[in-house]
Amino acid sequence: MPIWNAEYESMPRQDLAALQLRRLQATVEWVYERVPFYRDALDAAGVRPRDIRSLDDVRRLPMTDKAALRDTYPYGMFAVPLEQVVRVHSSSGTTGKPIVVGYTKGDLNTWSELTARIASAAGVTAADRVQMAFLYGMFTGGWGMHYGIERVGATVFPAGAGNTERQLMMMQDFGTTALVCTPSYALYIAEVAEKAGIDVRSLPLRVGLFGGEPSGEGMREEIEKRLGILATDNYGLSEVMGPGVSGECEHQCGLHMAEDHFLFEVVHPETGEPVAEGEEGELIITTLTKEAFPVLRYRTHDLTVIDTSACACGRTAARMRKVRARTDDMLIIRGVNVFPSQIEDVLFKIEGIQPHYLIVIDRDGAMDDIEVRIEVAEEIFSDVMADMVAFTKSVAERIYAVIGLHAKVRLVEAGTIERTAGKAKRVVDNRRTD
Ligand code: DLL
Repeated sequence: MPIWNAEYESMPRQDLAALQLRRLQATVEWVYERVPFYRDALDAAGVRPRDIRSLDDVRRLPMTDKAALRDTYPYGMFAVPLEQVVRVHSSSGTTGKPIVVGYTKGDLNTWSELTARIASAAGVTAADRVQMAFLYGMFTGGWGMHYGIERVGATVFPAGAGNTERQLMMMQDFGTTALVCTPSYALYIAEVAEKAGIDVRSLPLRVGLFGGEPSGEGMREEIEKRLGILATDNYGLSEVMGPGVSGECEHQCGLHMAEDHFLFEVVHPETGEPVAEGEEGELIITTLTKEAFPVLRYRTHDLTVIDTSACACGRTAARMRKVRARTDDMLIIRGVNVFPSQIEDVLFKIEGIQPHYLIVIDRDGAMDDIEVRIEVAEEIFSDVMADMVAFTKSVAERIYAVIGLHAKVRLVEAGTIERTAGKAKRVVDNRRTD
């Protein structure tokens, strides 16, 4: 399959490192001159832009956390005057003020280039008809992907998220060949189609570009089976740009990272020290070409592993493993660390369970209780009570085998767990006071 920008995506890794160093030096200088927050942080760390002589020197730079971006709300981290900012987006925070990010014309150009790469890596070409079912608005997903797909030359249908019946109508009437949305919304579209008696597998739809939230291999298989498509994953975050940071090629073996525009590190989440090659840790990103909103060593809180081995597609850009968990979505239940993705992986392997679940944590006195609510297919609901009890028990045992905790398993009727057109909510933690 053709590579959108082979010059950069397949650059010899040595040349890439030289390019990264030049760009890193320019970025450090850029923020030192223009953003008081970074100047102060660099002064406090005793580092001057000229001290950056090798890529390893990135470790001398202070890390940036979400708190810094909040404290400087709304424009304090901008490195250019607002006159030069042509677009503003904000992140989807659940509490408090959002993180506000800005783009110059040059940044928008880079962004389109990087989302064009994502689309192209998934196999989208000018011949495709692409249905955008991401939210348009302050969320970076909609507009970010939109311009990249236009740049590839495909025909875009900017449907936006939601109104699933209309999505299906468009899919049938317009001959949509590619779908862009969150993986959970893709599954919901499949479900609504099945209920309406529409066989999406017989439609021209052939590929999906999914991102914005974690999804495991079980979820991918389910989407591929039910929609009859190739499902690709792509990753990004507002603070460094939005979608376009990394994305899978047709081989689905990790997400190729835009290393010519970002410098990636993987560190131990507690010590901040680099992990050994091939080990999991927190992804830290430094932007290398951003003008309006550059970030130095941004702590993403996303856990992944970087793989620099060659990929069959010919891209030399390293790949990051699918992000399944964030350091801050780890639940501590009765002292045991649990990631929601561990439970999801168990559920997706069990026949008869629908891919919709909710984990509810409560505190009963001093004890934490974990309940996993799962939807089950009609045929599982049996007249014989004993069968149901045995089924529930077997699910609880399989969860226990993975997380080492006894979870209460509650079977709920199909369709009762909330569906969203955006990012799915998988956990309700009633112990939290915020
Ligand atoms: O979700 C940007 C985006 C939009 C990426 C559309 C891809 C497609 P935020 O709203 O700032 O930005 O959320 C960023 O979402 O730190 C991850 O925790 C999570 N995330 C995003 N994409 C993936 C993915 C957009 N493919 C946060 N897999 C990130 C797992 C993801 N997690």
